[in-house]
Amino acid sequence: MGNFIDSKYVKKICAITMASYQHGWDERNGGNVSLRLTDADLQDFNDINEVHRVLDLGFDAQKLAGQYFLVTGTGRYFRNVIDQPNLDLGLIRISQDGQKGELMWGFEDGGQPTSEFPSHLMSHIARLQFDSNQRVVMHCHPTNVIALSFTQDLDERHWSRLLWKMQAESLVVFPEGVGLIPYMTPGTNEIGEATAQKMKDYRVVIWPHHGIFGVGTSLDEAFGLIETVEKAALIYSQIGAQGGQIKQEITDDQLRQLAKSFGVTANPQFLTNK
Ligand code: 2HA
Ligand code: ZN
Repeated sequence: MGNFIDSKYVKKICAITMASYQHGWDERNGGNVSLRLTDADLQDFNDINEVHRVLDLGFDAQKLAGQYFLVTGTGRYFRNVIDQPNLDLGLIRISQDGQKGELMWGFEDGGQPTSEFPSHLMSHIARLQFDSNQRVVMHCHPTNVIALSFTQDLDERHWSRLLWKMQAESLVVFPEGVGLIPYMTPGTNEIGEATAQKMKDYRVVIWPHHGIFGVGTSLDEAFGLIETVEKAALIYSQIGAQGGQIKQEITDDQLRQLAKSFGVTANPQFLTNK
């Protein structure tokens, strides 16, 4: 038995929020992350046993009833989470009717979950249909990804091909490509629904002029996915800084060979026909 604040879950969220901040992806209160936990994950903690507050979720999350989400707070700074996790993080249990969030731990100075909590929960629901190990949704503001949304057509095939061709690693890490939604107002159920819709086909969804949503089975995996997309976008920016002229590139045949070699299935819609 121990206290939840000393758990590997809190420690890892602290590490990931600090790493994301240090990458420059979370100015001020930018970014949010949620980690799904179950009764079994929490049975060893003696301070997870009562409901401290009940919050309105604003949509029907019944598919997640009884599940717990360790989530960053609205208005909180990723930079600070490591120093005050009991204030900037909360552990929320979804009520049996799916309408409420029950605060079981954290947000000790009155905090509330991120404004993007509905988007997170909707994305968890969408991904759980494909992967019962789905645990993490992460949102942040990676600079080069956002910059691309000004200079490139907002087209999934174009973005996926561009990012795949910036480095050999891209196709291996996101062989399905990246999803894109139109610019929408953040913090609304509408952007959450549009994001979750895309999460049926992709694990990365770009929010033009704003940032990125990435999902995974672990914090490391979701973070690494975002890191790889942002690295590809950074290389594109650097190509621009070197004059912008591309003299040679990874060909579609080489992408096919990559997929074969690493045992992944590249989204066929995003490759040219042989
Ligand atoms: O958490 O990033 O999109 C603040 C945001 C909202
Ligand atoms: Zn944001």
